[in-house]
Amino acid sequence: LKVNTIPTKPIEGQKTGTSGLRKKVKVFMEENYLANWIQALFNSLPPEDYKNALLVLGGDGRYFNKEAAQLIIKIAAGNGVGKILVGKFKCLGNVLLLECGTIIQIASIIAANGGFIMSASHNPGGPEYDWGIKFNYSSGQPAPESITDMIYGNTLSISEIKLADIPDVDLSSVGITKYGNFSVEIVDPVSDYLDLMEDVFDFSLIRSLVSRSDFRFTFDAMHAVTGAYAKPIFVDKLGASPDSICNGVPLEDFGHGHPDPNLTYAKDLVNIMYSDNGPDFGAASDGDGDRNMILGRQFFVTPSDSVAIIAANAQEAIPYFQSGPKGLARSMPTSGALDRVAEKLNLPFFEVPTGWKFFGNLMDAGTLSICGEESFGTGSDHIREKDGIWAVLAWLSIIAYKNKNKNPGEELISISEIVKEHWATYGRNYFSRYDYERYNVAGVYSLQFADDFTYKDPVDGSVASKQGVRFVFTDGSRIIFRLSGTGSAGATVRIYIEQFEPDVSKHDLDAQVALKPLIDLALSVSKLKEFTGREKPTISL
Ligand code: VG1
Ligand code: CO
Repeated sequence: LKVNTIPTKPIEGQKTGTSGLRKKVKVFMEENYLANWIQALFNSLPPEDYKNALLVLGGDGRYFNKEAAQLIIKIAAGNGVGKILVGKFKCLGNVLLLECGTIIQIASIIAANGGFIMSASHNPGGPEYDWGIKFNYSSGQPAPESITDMIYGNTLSISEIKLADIPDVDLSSVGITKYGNFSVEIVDPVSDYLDLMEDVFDFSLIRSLVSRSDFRFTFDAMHAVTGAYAKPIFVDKLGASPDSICNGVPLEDFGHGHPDPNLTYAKDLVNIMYSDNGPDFGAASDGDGDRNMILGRQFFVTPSDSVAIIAANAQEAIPYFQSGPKGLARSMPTSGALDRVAEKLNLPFFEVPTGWKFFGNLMDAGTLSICGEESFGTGSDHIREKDGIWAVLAWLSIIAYKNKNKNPGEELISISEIVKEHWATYGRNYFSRYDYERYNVAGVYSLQFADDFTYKDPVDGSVASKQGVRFVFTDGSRIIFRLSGTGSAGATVRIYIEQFEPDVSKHDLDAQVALKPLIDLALSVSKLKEFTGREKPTISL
């Protein structure tokens, strides 16, 4: 294998955020921008982690993935990687699309040494928008800060790139190509993922619900990667009707959409679910398929409630958890609904900083099974990333389990009933988040404590500080301020607001109404309106 050494210079600003490096596509297209970062990554890894090793490469099909994939393969080969496993690209008209999202899911199955995900997740795609890359480590978990800090350090001192002299690889058909000691294998990620899901869930139980004529299911793939998974799983395996999948064709620019499954951006789905006589169940997921939104008929399940309800019902409804979850965890700003489940089920419980990378160690240590974030991320230790399709299957399992004795024609227990029953048992944690974006281009509460959240990993002792400013009140209410770490330009301040309500007669308020006094307080103490020049948040969830 011939390797060319290309001279290069350090580039400023290649610091990894909450989840990978994200910038405008145009920035990534600047000379050596991506190549520098990939080479800096190899310069940061111990040789035994990549020399002759197996790495995985996947992505969400967004614009620039094809070019990036070829470059990553050549630099990997140039640095002595043994083999790269790539999720198949599929031909659609003239464009090649990558079919797999979190192909890293495969990494955990086949014991790879690590993998790349080419995605800016929920950020919009296309020539004018965002691109991104994440590196996940051997058990599939997002690289820890010790590694990402080292990569950043190396981007500031890099002087050469090692590029293998091999032709572009055909990524559209399954098979192995060898180049000396290096090989590239193209795989179908959907079939491996489906096998894993069939091990985790009882598909015949789910099918008994989804194929009923009195249960109507809708899934919105938002023209992102789960479009490739939706038909094989929901239609072919579980018996949903083919027209239950909307926006199911993955597109390089997500059909000009913003592939973020929330009430603001998943408008098509929200309109369907809030129409008269809408479906019983609706779900959507993001660009790379790791986020999820769950809706009932005219009912929104907050992600903080969703993870709590999955945790509370997992043992009964999901075979993978038949001996009970080992432990539960949430990110710091996520509401305390999950804490109450952990307490009642007497399970180990962890509060970690925002971002999925902190859950992996706890999972590897065998103390964590189910976890989630308020930002529409839910998952378990079946892999080391959040998993949108998994969350949809988890909810379908719970609904199916609760309705398994219902005869045709008998009214089904709905999502809103399941959620309200959960509140009645555990109490309700009202929750809301306000984002104040700044672009370079365009009651009486008594304070219990205030701090800047610091997390000490109980497994390896590493410390993550400055993870968000918390105001915690004596009744458990919280106001949290955090800077987003996933933007590609400018800055975003997030405010998270939570208030606990044990009284069942007060569970039916709109969250914005219930939280108004706390929101007003948050705005006045922070002077955010003055600092950002914004009268209202850019997004409120
Ligand atoms: C946001 C969310 C965080 C999530 C991260 C990555 O980060 O708040 O909970 O883990 O996105 O999700 P931040 O730093 O902007 O608040 V994804 O689907 O973009 O990988
Ligand atoms: Co994502």
